[in-house]
Amino acid sequence: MKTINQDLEDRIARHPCYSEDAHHYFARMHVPVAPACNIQCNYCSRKFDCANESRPGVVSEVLKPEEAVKKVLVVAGEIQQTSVIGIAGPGDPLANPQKTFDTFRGVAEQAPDLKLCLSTNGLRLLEFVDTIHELNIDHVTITINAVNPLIGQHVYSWIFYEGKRYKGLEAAEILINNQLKGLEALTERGILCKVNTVLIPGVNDHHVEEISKAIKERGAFVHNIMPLIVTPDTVFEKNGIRNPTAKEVQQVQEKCSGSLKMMKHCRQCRADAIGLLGEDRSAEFSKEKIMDLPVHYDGEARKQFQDELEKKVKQNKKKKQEKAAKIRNEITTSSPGIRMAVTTRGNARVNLHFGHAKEFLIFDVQNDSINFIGVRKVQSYCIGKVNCGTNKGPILAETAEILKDCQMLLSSGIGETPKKYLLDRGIVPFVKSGNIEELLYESSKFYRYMNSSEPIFS
Ligand code: CLF
Ligand code: SF4
Repeated sequence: MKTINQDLEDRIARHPCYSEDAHHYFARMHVPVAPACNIQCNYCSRKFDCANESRPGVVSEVLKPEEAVKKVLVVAGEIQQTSVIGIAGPGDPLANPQKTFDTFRGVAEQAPDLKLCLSTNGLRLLEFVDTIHELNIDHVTITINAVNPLIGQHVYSWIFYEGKRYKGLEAAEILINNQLKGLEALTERGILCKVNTVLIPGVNDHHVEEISKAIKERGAFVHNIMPLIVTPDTVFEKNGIRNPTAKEVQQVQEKCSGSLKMMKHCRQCRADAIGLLGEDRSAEFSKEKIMDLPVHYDGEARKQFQDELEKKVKQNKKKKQEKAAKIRNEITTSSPGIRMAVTTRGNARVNLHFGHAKEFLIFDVQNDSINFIGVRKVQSYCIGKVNCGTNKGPILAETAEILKDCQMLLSSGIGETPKKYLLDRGIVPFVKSGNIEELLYESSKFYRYMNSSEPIFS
């Protein structure tokens, strides 16, 4: 008989957001069927996708439910790693319940192997808990930025609820009450809930621990603390609110990690995102293209492919644990930790050239442990052949600033100019392709060999 832990492991084994291990191999697909929203967050410009799960500045092409189902069948046939279908906007899915649930119903009928995932601001969650349960939507994200209305009133301008607009403290009270009760009702039904919190300096940064405790008490599975990305034409932009630094995000995550499992690999992806979390293949499947593309969805072939993939994830995890145990036995003295930046295009491999990286995975390696710190977004150094001659110095300077606390860069390739630039700033490039974990150990040994034994990160 399976233990509760095994059962949970199986439920998240193919979900790239709920399982850090799975995110290297399994892909999610968002279908943008929900344009309207029923609240106004002070960090959101409604010209763009819902900022609760998206990087600001992105506009998704809205689909009708039948178009979305066709798109799911096409993509699931083409990208067999696709294991989850999410609805996360471009507005709030539960402000568009008919469109959202018609889409989920269509997917469940025609592609039953796909997991269904919903992301909402939670205002109308209580109304739809039973529908969510009946449709077997096993993963729900609620964005909760405050559990105290006195703080919440500074995050939201208004809400529109049961035919009436509310503002200020009253709006925050209704929203928070519905979010927390909705979370409780979902977890009582055994649905796995993730809570997103946007970290807003000077507004809720001192309050996130309290949020973490409150959602843990109500059964949340994981907490995703995301940095605010200030967008033009928003209240926060006008009020001079700034983005938190990577260090501030990390510090808040560390404070909360005693309370609840932390998600650190979120990519704040768009409402029409397709592919592995670090990649975006949405342009290959635009509405215009999708209607002409044939459907190659084959449930049996997909099952075989994904069973193999899951086996691979589990084997890698086991190997990782065995390796850590072996190193633990061999170690007699504690060695200093090293912070590393890694470039990857997925499959848990270092397989991406520095110049093409739009993000770096950050790890701390110390003795037997590899600790994943998070993801840092950058502008890629290679800006295409046409622009290749332009001055890329500012891009390099910005990347070096973002990686300034790292001692090493692990990449499958790097040009001479960036290599020298990073070396001059104390970041040692280690160029090799292969499994991330293995190369982290290998390169850290190399680094220790080359350097003194002074602790190098704090
Ligand atoms: Fe999409 Fe969200 Fe489901 Fe994932 S995303 S609805 S839980 S399938 Fe994932 Fe994207 Fe972060 Fe969201 S990386 S923004 S957490
Ligand atoms: Fe924008 Fe999403 Fe907030 Fe609605 S819930 S205002 S779409 S960030």
